[in-house]
Amino acid sequence: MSANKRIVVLISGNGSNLQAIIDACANQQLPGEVVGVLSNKADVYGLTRAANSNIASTVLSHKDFATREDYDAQLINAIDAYKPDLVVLAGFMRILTADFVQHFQGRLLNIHPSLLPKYQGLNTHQRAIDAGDSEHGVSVHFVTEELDGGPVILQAKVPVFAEDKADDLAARVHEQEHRIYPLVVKWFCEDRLTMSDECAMLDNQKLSINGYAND
Ligand code: NHR
Ligand code: GAR
Repeated sequence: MSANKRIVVLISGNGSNLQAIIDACANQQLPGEVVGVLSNKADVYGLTRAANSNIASTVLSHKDFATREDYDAQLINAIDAYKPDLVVLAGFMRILTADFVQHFQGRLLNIHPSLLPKYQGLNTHQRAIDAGDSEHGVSVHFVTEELDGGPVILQAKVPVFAEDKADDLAARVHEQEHRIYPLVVKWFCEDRLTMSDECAMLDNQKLSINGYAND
């Protein structure tokens, strides 16, 4: 057995996905360890979660930098200090530059609250309601330069009900996020998941456009 993978998680808020991954590591459901948490905001609950689990954290505010390039260069340094095998975006709300994405290419994951390629960007729950969609969901994907455009690894679907408000739908999607993100992180830590030519590969098989189980 190879050693545990070193995982760094980037957050901007509550960190419930961070918690799901911390718990999966602590319960030995996956061969990894969260060795560091990075937030672009101070005073977010995700940082308290890290402290409660004795995980080191770094706050790097984008407001202290003149340009995105300057910010991302410092972010790369702060992340590399933790020597990660895997970098996980979990509610991280800053768009990342091409240089950043290239630096972590193939070991950078995001969870996005829509059934990609639908609803890239922000306010996904309200947009699904406004469109009258009967189903909505969440996608885990490798991050590439194209915002929310990298290859999908796994999705989960939820129903949309007539009386739903964005918060109801968000809560339903969150439950699924906490199931699928640790599972995808597990695949990565087991060396089963890779990115090759902008395709996600599981056990050396190309995943389809919607990820596993959606052929
Ligand atoms: N960066 C790249 N290059 N590619 C992706 O796929 C990325 C990324 C950075 C973040 C997460 C993403 C999401 O899942 C993500 C994927 C923030 C914004 C945004 O517009 C959009 C998408 C995502 C995250 N951010 C504003 C900005 O100017 C700030 C918004 C705020 O601070 O509230 O960076 O949805
Ligand atoms: C999650 O729903 C995630 O999908 C979404 O933010 C939430 C973070 O929750 N991500 C984005 O919207 C990225 N733009 P959490 O902080 O409790 O994990």
